[in-house]
Amino acid sequence: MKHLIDSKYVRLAVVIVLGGLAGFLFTAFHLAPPQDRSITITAHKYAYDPPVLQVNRGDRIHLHLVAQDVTHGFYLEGYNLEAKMRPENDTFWVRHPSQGGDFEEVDEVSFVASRPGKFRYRCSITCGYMHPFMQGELIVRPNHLFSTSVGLSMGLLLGMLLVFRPSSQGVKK
Ligand SMILES: [Cu+2]
Repeated sequence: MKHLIDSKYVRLAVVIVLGGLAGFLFTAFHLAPPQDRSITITAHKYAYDPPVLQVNRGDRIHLHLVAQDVTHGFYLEGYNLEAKMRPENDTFWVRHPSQGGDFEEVDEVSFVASRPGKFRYRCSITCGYMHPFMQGELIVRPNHLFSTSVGLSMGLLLGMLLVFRPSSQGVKK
């Protein structure tokens, strides 16, 4: 039993798991910490600029909405957010549809991208004949899977280096 626990394979497994855990914690909390992102979306007939937004899960989005030509709307799926913007206005109007409130004038709306996935945003105010095609996409990337796989690879590498390096042969206590 004792030589089983002492065997290099058990030590390898322990090192891989510890390395994997360390790698996971490192990538989860160091490489991709939640960020504050200031994002301006400009609406014009019949598109949003940028058309696609990519953020990481957990990021706090500070959104500023601008209309370039005529009054446009902005409805973001999945995040209960609706807005309307008028040209030549630094401010815009926001409401949270599921809470049934009125539009409120703001110069920024912020929210945490807590739900991973793809969420369409589209114009909610008829602005012309191509209005139904005016939409964009918010992509919220989950970074959990990435962190775990990087962590396990690091653990495997670390384990190989520590346990199978030539100099460790026969240096048992
Ligand atoms: Cu529109």
